[in-house]
Amino acid sequence: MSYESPPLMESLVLKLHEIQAVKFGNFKLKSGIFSPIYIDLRLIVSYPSLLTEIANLLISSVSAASFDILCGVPYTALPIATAVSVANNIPMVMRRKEVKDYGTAKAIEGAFKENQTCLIVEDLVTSGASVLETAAPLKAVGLKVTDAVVLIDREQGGRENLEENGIRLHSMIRLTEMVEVLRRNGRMGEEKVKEVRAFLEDNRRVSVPAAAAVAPRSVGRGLVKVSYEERGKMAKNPTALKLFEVMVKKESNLCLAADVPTAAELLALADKVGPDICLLKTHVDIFPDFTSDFGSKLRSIAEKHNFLIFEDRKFADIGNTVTMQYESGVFHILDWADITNAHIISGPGIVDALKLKGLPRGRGLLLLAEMSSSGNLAKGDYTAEAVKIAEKYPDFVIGFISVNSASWPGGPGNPALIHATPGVQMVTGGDALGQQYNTPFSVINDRGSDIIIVGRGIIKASDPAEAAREYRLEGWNAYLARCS
Ligand code: 5BU
Repeated sequence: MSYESPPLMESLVLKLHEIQAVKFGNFKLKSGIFSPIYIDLRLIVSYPSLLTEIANLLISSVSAASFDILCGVPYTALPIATAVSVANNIPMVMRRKEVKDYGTAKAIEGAFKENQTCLIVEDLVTSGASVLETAAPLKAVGLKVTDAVVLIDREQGGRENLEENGIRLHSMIRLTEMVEVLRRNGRMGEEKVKEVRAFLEDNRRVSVPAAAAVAPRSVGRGLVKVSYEERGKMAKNPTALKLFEVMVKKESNLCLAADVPTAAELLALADKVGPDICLLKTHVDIFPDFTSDFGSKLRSIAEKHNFLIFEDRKFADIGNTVTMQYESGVFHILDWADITNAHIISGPGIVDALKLKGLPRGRGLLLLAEMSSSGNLAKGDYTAEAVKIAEKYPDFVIGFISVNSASWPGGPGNPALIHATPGVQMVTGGDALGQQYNTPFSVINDRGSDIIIVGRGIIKASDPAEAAREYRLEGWNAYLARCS
């Protein structure tokens, strides 16, 4: 930790006050607490000389030898990081807050090499949540994050929270010092000073919202901590056992949603990302070039790379109909898909029917307990019913499509059952048609799932194999954190 000489710091604080970046009132912070003081550093983009001064001060606090590149926390710290980068000729990368589903779909933009060290630049730290949110995708692309520089430390636990996640915080100005400077220079009355000091005293440790944390500290209540290996031994279905075994062997809880336009592209993609996935999910009815040898071709790629195949068919009809849809038609799903899934809208007869065909072949079924799309109706009693039905068919139902199983009554429940979650990208957000995304860490470590299902986050990336590797590492690290 290092602090700049008091006169420089004092003049900076006064300048911030002059441009009205320091506000008094009752403000809700990102962490949810209300504060009598708010510092709005977004204003500094309109004062270039002040921005330069801040950038110089920040960089003077860390040794240039300890990092290779910079990354500002979006959005306020982006101009600060840019100013540091330009003035000192240090390369920068940018983290996207929302990953687009077109273009390169990257969470981190810019040129960098694996194992380079990235210094995070931030304007203000309260709990440290924003720094952790930026550190996660940086780490996921193979960068090291050990230090963060911040202009203002609100002294509300950010330093400690970051330290627990392996990040050293270098702050220029502490909020108590700032208040003291403003008081000394007659910019704050005694009453206000008392109020702010009392507030800081009462809020010394603001916790990080669970989704932002990157360490086991965030492990919640409804989480299964038993290892995949142990859970495989509890499974009563051969496909479930195999899936757990593949996950352990490949250190992967990544399922690729291979929604590419043609069967030919799917087979090529499967071969590329095969080493990093435990499961490949298909929507076979989207392929204009489907041929009857598709299944055997995909199965031989699956054998080569040791992954399982999941046809996301979402059966929903009465039992008699689904037996035919599963076994025959054009697609013969039963012949090549290790796993398929079903809605429970038509009642448990659908499970009896699929089991009739699937169990003799050793296949497994996932029930749709929840969905990822906004406004979907799979919740509450419906979800509870899916759990009850699953428990009645332990030899065939291997688990659920779920989104929030850690918050179900009783949590994810029986550890033999697998939870797989769609709607996953490196940053939260959604698409224009209702899809909603959570991060791999949040899905595994907050929401209690076992498998991340990633589609466009991988297939739209400029290098899908590299993106798959990044998602695999993110998902696996989240699992390790959950179990520890
Ligand atoms: P995406 O590109 O990562 O958004 O793809 C998600 C995939 O998961 C896609 O194949 C969907 O059909 C599938 N999916 C989903 O997004 N949400 C759900 O609730 C279920 C499946 Br069930």
